[in-house]
Amino acid sequence: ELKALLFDVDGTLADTERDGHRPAFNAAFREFGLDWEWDVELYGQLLEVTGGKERMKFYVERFRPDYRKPADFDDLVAELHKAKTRHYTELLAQGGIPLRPGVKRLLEEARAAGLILAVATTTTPENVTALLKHSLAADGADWFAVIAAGDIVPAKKPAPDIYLWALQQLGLAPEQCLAFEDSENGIRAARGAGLKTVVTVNEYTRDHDFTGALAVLSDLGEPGAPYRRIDAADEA
Ligand code: XBP
Ligand code: MG
Repeated sequence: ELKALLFDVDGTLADTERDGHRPAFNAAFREFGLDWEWDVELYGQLLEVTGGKERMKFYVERFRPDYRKPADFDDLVAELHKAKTRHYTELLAQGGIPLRPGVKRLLEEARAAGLILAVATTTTPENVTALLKHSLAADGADWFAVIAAGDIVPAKKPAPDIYLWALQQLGLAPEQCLAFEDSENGIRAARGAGLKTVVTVNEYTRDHDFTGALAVLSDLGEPGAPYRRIDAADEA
């Protein structure tokens, strides 16, 4: 019997990457006097690595062989990430990023039906609570029984750890839950934890490999703007 819905955040609840996280990283780089600038296309490549700190390190390794790392590089990355979180949560506080189509309706209907809601994401906890507060409802964070986020587990998606941690906190088996994801890293994490997974794609993820998905959809749909079933369309 279905007991709980588990949601990824970035790309699934809201399209946060291109116009949210990306400009927040760039603002942090400028603040620290770095000539790093992530455009929309490059950012798509950087999304291969989940987690903001991990993504900055990946950028330096892969794209900036010219950059001379200071001895305290890890500390610099941590400071940059704090600044990035500040810029990002400021943007969210201005109501800067709406939820994706159908998300609020599904959350409301699931609650009304007595389903438990949870979050499993690699993003920083403050980012999740800010999005839920400003884009869902003032008490939006309270709608969720468990918010599994960020560095709470060391191995980020595509590792299943964050989903396993959330399931443990919920005291539920994977068969009792359904996960919602938007990316290949995300579905690998959810499937790795044994979860059935519905995928809603976005601009950055529509060409990803969603092997094992229960369904791949354009979005969750709204009255008058139904979702499209992308996996079925591919096979037809
Ligand atoms: C989301 C991410 C996150 C955000 C940035 O992946 O990769 O890293 O881009 O978050 P998923 P932080 O949707 O698969 O969880 O900067 O707070 O780490
Ligand atoms: Mg995601």
